[in-house]
Amino acid sequence: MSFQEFPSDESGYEAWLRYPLVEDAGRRAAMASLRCVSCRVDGPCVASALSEWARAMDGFLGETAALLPGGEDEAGVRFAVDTVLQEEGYRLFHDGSLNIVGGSGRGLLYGTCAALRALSLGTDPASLEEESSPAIPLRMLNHWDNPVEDPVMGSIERVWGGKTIFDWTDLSRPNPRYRDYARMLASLGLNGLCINNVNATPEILSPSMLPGLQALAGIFRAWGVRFYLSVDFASPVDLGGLPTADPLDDRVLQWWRDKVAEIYAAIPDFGGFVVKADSEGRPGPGDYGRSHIEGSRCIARALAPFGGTLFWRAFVYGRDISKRTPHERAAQDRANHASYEFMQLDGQFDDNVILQIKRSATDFQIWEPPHALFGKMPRTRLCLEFDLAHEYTGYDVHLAWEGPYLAHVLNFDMAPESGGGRIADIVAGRTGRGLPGAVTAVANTNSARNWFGHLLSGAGLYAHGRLAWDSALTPETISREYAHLLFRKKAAETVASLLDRSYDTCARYMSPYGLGFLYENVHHFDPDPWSNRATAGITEDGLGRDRTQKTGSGYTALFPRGHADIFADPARCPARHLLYFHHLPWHHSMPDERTLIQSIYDGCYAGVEEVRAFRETWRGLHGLIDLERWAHVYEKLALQADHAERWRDLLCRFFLEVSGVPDEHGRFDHSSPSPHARVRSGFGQAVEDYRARVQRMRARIGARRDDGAAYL
Ligand code: GCW
Repeated sequence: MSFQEFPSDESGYEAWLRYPLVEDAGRRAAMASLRCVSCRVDGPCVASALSEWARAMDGFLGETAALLPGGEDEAGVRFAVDTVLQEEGYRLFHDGSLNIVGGSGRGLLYGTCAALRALSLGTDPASLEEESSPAIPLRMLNHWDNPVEDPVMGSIERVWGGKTIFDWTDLSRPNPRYRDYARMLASLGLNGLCINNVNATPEILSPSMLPGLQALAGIFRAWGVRFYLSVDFASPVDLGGLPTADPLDDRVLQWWRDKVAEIYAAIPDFGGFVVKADSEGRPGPGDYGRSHIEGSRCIARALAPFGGTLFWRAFVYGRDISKRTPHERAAQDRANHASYEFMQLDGQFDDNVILQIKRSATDFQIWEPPHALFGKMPRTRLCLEFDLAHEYTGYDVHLAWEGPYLAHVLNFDMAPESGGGRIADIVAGRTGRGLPGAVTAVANTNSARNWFGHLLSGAGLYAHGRLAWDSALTPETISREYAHLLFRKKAAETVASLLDRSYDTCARYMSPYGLGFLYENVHHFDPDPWSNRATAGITEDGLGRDRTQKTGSGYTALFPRGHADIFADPARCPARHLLYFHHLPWHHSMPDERTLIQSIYDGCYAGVEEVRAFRETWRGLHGLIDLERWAHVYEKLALQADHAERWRDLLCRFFLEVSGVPDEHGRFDHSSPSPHARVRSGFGQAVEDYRARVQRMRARIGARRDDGAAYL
């Protein structure tokens, strides 16, 4: 390879919006006419569309030149709005000129981004022909960023990958990253952004925050993204100085009304609030003996006159649900909690309340089955919450592309008999009472130059946005699209196939057969199976959680029949969920006749080998990818291989200790170094700090809690 052919360095900052030089002279000539535009509409999103078009043309054509305004006839590209289309929808077609038509300014922006994506992928402009609109109306991201850095959690909850991208000391300080982030979101059709942690600090609503929020909201507005805030239920007490946050108290109702009016005066298109209440030590209506309906109503009714939406999170557990469940054992399983807490409330929430449900019931464990609650609330607006932050998949060190899992959840059918209840359709409002909901994800964006820490972690955000727009896309299509947008053709297929396999590979050594919670308790990064033995269901005789109705907690029975029967039968239960639904003896015979424990040992070893193979595959891409991005990912894969080894050694040694069953291949034995010491030394202090933090929080709120212990 000659020096000139070696791609020049890139930091990853451009993500999938690179608009690389079109090298083929013929194609470049064909594209030159696309500089000549006609546009008879205006508005902030239209201006953004035009500026993105100009930026892309500069990149494709390798020169900086202004767009040439042209009349309808001579223009190479015509931008237009046609309200016949769905508001956010668009249509692309070529009739001698390229036409980009949106149902509104926002639709036009999305159409522009779609056209630019296609051109980046090498599509001939003359063959562009597409009509598209999103099924799910609200497509969001939730940042778990802390306006005030927490000593243990850092500036983003669980410190999973870096620091917040927002300058919380002065949100209005100009920063080109904000606009570029907004561009990225628009390019995926995402239209909502909640910028702070659901473990919200009351100060987010203090008047001094408002100018900064207003400035930021303005930047995102131009790219079609509405702003939301996470708020603390006890804000009327902690910020407002009231003696109570009781949702039925008139002073509290008035406080929320005033606060909401103050926000809308500054941000007229403000989206609304996200509330995590009565969960993990957070205050909520339960503190005042009130229900989720009463709690949500108090805030929702303040938002309603302005068209605001309240996202009420369903991630609630640890409270006494024994009176509501059919039998005692159900109460002891966190997987059941949210369902028993909320399904009885179906149909009672106000119309501007959306119940935000995590994609899975216990937490974001790797291959947890989709949350059964999605099938239980046909008369409630629902939001599906994903996690892109890699809290449980090795932060920004491990490559674990969630595309296949996101698609699995969206396509999971809650009405398997009729085939009419895909979760994507439920949240889109195509089922039940037809109430439109949302899809969101905990963001993986941080202050790293490449936005994500791990460059390829951007594929997670990319998949979220693309699937939120069109849940029928296959993960393989998305990974290929992403890889082709980031890298040259010769490298793209290899990158895509690494992405495709990476989630399952990570699962092999972090969550074998769906066994969850093998992490240390504070940061969820390192393994510490000892601490969570009970949660993972590890006993001397075997491992996994029995969630069947006959002998276990009964979570299987919350699924519709077709799924329930399959999940409840270890012979038919998908391998990736086996230990999520079943407690099985160490010697349980697997379909290939190995014992369960041997197959776990082998899986952990195979997982590490797969990561090493990823690293070697990446080594083979040297020269096909610019050195900066190549070396960055290579280093990440090398770190991952090391850390995967640590997971393997620790888990295997732990399982050997508990089961007493040696590895058939003698790869480790009782004399292998005990992992206990390795785990405990580094995190003891962090646990103490974390406890202290929860104590501080409780003291501040000064309210009754019955679920604090479960948080630790
Ligand atoms: O997964 C758990 C996390 C908490 C998080 C909580 C939630 C924001 O470990 O850090 O808090 O979920 O989703 O509310």
